[in-house]
Amino acid sequence: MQDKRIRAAMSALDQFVIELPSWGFADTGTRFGKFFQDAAASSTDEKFHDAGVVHKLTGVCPTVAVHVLWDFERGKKPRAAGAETARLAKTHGVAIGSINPNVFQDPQYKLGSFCSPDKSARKAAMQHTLDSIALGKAVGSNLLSLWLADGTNYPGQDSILRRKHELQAALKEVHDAMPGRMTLLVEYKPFEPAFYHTDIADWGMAYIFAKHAGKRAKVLVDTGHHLPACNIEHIVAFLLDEGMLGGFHFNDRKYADDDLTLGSIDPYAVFRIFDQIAQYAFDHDDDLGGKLPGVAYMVDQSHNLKPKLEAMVQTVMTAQDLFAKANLVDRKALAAARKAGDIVAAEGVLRDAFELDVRPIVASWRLARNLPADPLHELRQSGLIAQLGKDRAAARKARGETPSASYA
Ligand code: PSV
Ligand code: MN
Repeated sequence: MQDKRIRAAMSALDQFVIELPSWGFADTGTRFGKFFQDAAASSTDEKFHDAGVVHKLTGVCPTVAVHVLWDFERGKKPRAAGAETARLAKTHGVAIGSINPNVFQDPQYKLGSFCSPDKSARKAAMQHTLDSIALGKAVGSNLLSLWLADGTNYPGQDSILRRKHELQAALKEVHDAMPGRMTLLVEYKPFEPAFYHTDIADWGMAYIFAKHAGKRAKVLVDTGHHLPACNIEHIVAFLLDEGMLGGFHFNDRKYADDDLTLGSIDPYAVFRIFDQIAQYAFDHDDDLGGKLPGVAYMVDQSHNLKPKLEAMVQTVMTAQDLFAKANLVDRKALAAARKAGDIVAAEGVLRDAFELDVRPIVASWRLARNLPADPLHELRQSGLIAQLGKDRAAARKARGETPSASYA
């Protein structure tokens, strides 16, 4: 392969960072039960510790996404709560990234948050989100990432358009309350927990809500939040072209929002997403000055069985591999095949890049930065997970906590 293309892929890797979700290190389960891991994190301090380990091993995860109700002390003023959480993050060599308000788990949100027919629930959602902005300011975050569970479960339950209008006005208020450097990311999801209609069900609705909110609102694409067979890379290309792609929540799925590790089911789909971004950068090289478009890459995985730390390193490495492959596509050959209407050759160019073994390229990129060539191997050899399991299980026992699986 030409050195020039390898150098371009290396420079793309230089620009690739991916944010880790604090919640991805904690025990989770399904509604049928939880299978606890001794080494899973059970405090914000432990979540940051684990994120710090992933960053140390991979060098590409300097920030952690936080969920306001799960990672900040409740009842404290934003400045104090923010300072405490930011201090914890720093202790472990990471910083706070996106702020995720939580307007879905409290009982008052039974009928929704910003869309609820209950005015006091709408008011509470707004207050919580404004407090989240204050937290974001306190910790120097540039991203307010909003996912709502709002929707209805039965036809006739509520007025879809009253809800839309209510949400439209609320998102504008949220947008206008943000400091100038902050971006509002609007995440969509077709169903769950709402099973009849969801107020922000797809990218088109997220786009329209973002447009109504203001200039600093963009769409967040969670790869798990699509109906089966949806062409996600098409959505990505559209949003990029419209300047409306704010970021990603990466995970994989087979059926619905399964939150599995990235690329575990369909790595080619992730490659095709990165390919659209690399193509966009190639086409806009003059405007972007050789840089990739500024899109926030974030992991949002929350699976049940793989060891949390290994799963996170595996996802980050898979993301880097697929990103490198997409940046190795021979764009000139692709353009020539397209021009000639040679479909087989055009597809072949993509397949050639996808099938390349990029592991030596990414390993040499790591070695040049004093990182382990194979972070997952390094982690597995280190015995760290077994040690954390012992220490954390003992600490839980000392605190009198005895986790037991609960079944619905
Ligand atoms: C909802 O399914 C979601 O994707 C949102 O991003 C939440 O913030 C996250 O998962 C954690 O529950
Ligand atoms: Mn998400």
